[in-house]
Amino acid sequence: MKITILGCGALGQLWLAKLYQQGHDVQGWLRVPQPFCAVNVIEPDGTSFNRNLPTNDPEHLRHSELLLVTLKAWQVSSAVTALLPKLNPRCAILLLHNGIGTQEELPPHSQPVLQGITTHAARHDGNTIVHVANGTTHIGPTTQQATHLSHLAEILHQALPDVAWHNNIASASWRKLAVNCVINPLTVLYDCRNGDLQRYPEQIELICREVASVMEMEGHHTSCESLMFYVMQVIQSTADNTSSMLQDIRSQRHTEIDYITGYLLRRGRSHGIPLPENTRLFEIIKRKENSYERIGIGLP
Ligand code: KPL
Repeated sequence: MKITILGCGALGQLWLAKLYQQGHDVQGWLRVPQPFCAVNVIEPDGTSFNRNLPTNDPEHLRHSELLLVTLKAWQVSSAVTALLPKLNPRCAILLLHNGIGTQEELPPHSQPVLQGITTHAARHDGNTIVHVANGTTHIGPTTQQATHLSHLAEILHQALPDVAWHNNIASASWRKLAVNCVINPLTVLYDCRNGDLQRYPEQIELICREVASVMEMEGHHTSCESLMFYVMQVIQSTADNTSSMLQDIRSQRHTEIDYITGYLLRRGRSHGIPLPENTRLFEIIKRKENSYERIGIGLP
């Protein structure tokens, strides 16, 4: 299968390596074109993949059947919008990022779009990508044109298991949003690893209660207790992680808060639901971001 991967960060390079090894015709797409993408991945079992893979070939893009987007949420709309006129009308777009709301920012188009959520953990170590932990990727359609694309889950599963297909990906995305609304801002607030958040059950409950109230209004049946149970499981299973938001803040980069807590607040506002705890956390993260972006560092 011809596949273009937009965004060659840790997750993008992991997918490039895995899909290439499975025999797919892959290329990376970089904002600043380079002759090739040097992909160097170390697997959890210590084996490694090291190869230069092609990038930014417009002919390849025109024939790609899948555009896998592994950018940060705030980078998605401008990057995908620029590629839309160059895509084959049947090329599926799979968005794989934290948070929700990027799709609403795209101009009108008729590409099939899918949303994905992954628990694979990969990080940069110099020029190497360390695939820290295996996980599961959940994908599903967010447009009518994508409802018949369940075979994509099998193709991706062969390359980087596990991949599961969900006809209703929105519910899974909201559950993941709850996880990110808790872990990401709180790890910044307390400047701690994910596992240390087990010390703040009352605050986690406050956040989950607010998320559950918005989810109910959005038609996703849930409860504060079930969200909290799920969030606590993720806190334990990722105990040693430094959350992506804490990494962004420490490196003075733009965060994904607008698509995590920010998205929750926008949906809450449209239903007239006050969300005081999430509003407070949103403002704290924004203040931190503004403190370095105001002086011109880390601006997207
Ligand atoms: O998605 C994550 C992130 O860091 O962005 C979690 C699940 C919180 C793991 O660290």
